[in-house]
Amino acid sequence: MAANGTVTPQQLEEAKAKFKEDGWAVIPNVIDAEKTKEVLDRLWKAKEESERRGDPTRLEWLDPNESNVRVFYLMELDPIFRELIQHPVAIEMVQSALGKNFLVSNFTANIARPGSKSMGLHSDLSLQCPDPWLSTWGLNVIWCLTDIYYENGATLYIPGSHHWKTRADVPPDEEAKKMLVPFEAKAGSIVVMDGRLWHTSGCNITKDVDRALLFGAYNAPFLRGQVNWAVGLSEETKATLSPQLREWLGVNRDGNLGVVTGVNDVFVEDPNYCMPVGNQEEGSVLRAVPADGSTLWVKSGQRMDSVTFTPIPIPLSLAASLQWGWPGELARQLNGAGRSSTILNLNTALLRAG
Ligand SMILES: O=C(O)CCC(=O)C(=O)O
Ligand SMILES: [Fe+2]
Repeated sequence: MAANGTVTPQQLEEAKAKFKEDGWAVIPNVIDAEKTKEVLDRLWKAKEESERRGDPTRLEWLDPNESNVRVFYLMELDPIFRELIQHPVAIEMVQSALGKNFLVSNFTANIARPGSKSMGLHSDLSLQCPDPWLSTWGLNVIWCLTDIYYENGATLYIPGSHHWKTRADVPPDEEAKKMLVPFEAKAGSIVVMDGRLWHTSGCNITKDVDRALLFGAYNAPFLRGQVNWAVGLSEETKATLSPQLREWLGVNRDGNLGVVTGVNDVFVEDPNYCMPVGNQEEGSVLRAVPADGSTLWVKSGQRMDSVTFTPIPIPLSLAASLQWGWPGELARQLNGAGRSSTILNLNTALLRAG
């Protein structure tokens, strides 16, 4: 198998920041030229295999003419796609946007051949859940198997449209279409696109240049994905999946259990960070957001001495900011809920944890 490309930690951090700000980011060289060619060759073979199995590679309602080749169920058709869907760079971007828990919603290809035209304008989140679309909740990792640019039908997107929260924010079609601009990227890149970003496929106006893209779609674990992998993958394919990939595909028995964390008293945010800290008063759950961006959930409502406290590793920066920043910084971090009894208990807990 050909080597992966090169992505530096700094590129990744820049991409995460850009994605957060603009709702998209391009990361070049995620796979090298040889690997990109191999994936493209296997995509064409997967197209043949899909048709052989009776899964059409054109949907009349989706694309305006016959110049688009759509390959669905990629992961069933070739293991190379099961490898790509869990590529470390993709997963790092996905988890940075959605958190540790997420599900794979879909993985398909769209080859826009010369003469192909745009599909309907949409955001992928709008296909999956009703408005309001309040947060990222879903994203696409778009694998470029060819260079993509305006003339060969690059995906067109509307800058800033990831801020549109309801259908009422979306301008009428004619107006919206004037706002579209193409993604531009080299073969071997990924384009990471917020599920809220409105977009469509471009028109391929070249004479003889294909545009081949794979769309890996991921969503927050409380949303139902586009494909039910328990049925969409054969037993034979499921038997090849790692425990981790089974979880990401949602083919384990548990469905939607324990995926909404941090806002209830049943499922905590992150076992590494959760501390049941007693409070003298009955009350709500307090949230501290330390400088490192992680979230610390502090459960109140129980007396300190009645709680079994399990020592846990706390990053030095977090412990320091909580202990030595007191009272000003800690009070701010507790979102204004820094009553002295709470702060005292939190400090005690941290000292015991340390
Ligand atoms: O092919 C493209 O450029 C866009 C495809 C797309 O947005 C989709 O299938 O949801
Ligand atoms: Fe889309």
